[in-house]
Amino acid sequence: MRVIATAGHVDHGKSTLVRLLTGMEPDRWEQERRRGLTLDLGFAWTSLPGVGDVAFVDVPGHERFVPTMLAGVGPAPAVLFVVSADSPWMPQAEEHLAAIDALGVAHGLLVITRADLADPAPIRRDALARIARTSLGTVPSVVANDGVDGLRSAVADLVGRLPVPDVDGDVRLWVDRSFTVAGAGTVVTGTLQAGTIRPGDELLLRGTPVRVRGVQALGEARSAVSAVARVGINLRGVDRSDVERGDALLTRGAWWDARVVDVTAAGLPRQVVLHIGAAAVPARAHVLPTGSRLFLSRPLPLRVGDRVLLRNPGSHDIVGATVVDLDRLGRSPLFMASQRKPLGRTGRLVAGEWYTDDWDSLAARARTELAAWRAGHPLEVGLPTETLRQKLRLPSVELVAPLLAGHDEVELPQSVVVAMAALSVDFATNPFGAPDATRLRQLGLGGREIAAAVRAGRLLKLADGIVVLPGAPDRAAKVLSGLAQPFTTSQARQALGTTRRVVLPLLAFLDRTGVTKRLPDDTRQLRQ
Ligand SMILES: Nc1nc2c(ncn2[C@@H]2O[C@H](COP(=O)(O)OP(=O)(O)OP(=O)(O)O)[C@@H](O)[C@H]2O)c(=O)[nH]1
Ligand SMILES: [Mg+2]
Repeated sequence: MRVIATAGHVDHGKSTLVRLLTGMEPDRWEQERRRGLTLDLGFAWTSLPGVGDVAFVDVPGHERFVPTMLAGVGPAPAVLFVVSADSPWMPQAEEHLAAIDALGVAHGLLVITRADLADPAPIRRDALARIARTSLGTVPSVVANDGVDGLRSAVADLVGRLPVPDVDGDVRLWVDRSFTVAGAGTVVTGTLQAGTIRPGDELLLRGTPVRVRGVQALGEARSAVSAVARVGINLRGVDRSDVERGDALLTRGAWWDARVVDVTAAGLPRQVVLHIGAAAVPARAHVLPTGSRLFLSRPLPLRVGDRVLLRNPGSHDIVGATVVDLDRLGRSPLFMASQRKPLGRTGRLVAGEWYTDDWDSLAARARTELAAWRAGHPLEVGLPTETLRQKLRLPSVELVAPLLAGHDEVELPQSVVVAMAALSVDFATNPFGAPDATRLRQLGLGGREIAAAVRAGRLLKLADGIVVLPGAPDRAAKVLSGLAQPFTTSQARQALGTTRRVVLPLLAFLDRTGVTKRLPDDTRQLRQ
């Protein structure tokens, strides 16, 4: 699927164009239809020969709704720029074009509407010249009144020119709508710019892990939706009031919130609104020698290189900027090997696939959180690893134990520490290959030693004599989500590359913790 947004002055025929292309009604509200005015984002889709599904985000043209327009165009990779033949170049045409340029949108098509009312040639010339001076560059143009076939083939050509989406990328889905569906709970929608979302995935929303219960695209339930796409995500355990336009659903461990952001734009007014995706956040701007430093009124998941739009709500001035640096909050002290090159970061491997360049401050936070937790739960024993993972917003539970190593009440004997180091090498090659009795004996791990390691949160005991790393069930769930549902024990065993001895207690553990559901025929499925 591809996603294209509309743009252009109020009443120039954007919604009429979307209706013509798709046969669907983009003005969803009764009030919009009564007033003949788009008030909020509209969504419609069609299938085009040779290019497949194309979804349209129809934006309002009225000057009062420019922030809504930005939420629609923000995550879209392409625009249909609409101008009416019976009107000169208008203020919101100018403002929308400035926004498109600021966001760096590189693909577009000029559509002339209402050509039955006036000669389309003058406005076509004027609009093409103005568009050519923006990030859109030289664009093709089409007259809507020349017929829907020409229109559809021009849109198909535009789609054909769009870059290949990064379907393996990190998810940062900017929520542009949220609502409640009877019997299903909260659903959020947005334009997925990169990555893939599947039912069962765990994503982060406002710093809290949330489970994806179902995924919809173009009105149908899907087992996976990859970028670029319009998606509807049904979230488990999320109240309608917990999410709103501008929130983001994030791949865990891949994004960190920033509150202080350095951008390339210079000469900003003191108060601006920063727009990215469907988010709009007021910010104070301070002058820097080479740009500006923005203090956001609420944190946003940003990365160096992000393109942002800065708007002065008073004057309607719009500029684009690139994020060049983020505060420490925005820079995760943890990163994966794949991020070392693009970000030029160096650090040491601490657990699993995770590297760090500031272990000490993380460890200090971990100790503070643990002390606070213990104070509130005097009677509980053992490490609340998952609780701590959430409090510290760690991407993986396997980081908790190393962070607290040496500071927990359970001091591990040196021999066990050495054995654990050897085991972590074993697990690196096969995370689901629990060491057998011979290997445990070889490492000097008897019942007492294993119990100590389990108490310290360094090992997870699945059954007698069967231990894995605490992060193994999480990883297993991820692998199993890639299988056709439901799956058999043997399919799970093969996918996990392990033996029956391990897969049986592992699946039982996943059943117990509510990750999988065992069906009467002994197959299982991930719970949604
Ligand atoms: N004669 C004629 N009228 C048109 C044409 N296209 C749209 N209109 C009319 O122009 C008016 C505005 O059309 P819309 O599609 O609602 O315009 P819009 O750009 O979506 O407006 P906003 O969303 O409010 O910015 C409606 O009355 C349409 O029927 C056309 O090609 N010819
Ligand atoms: Mg409209």
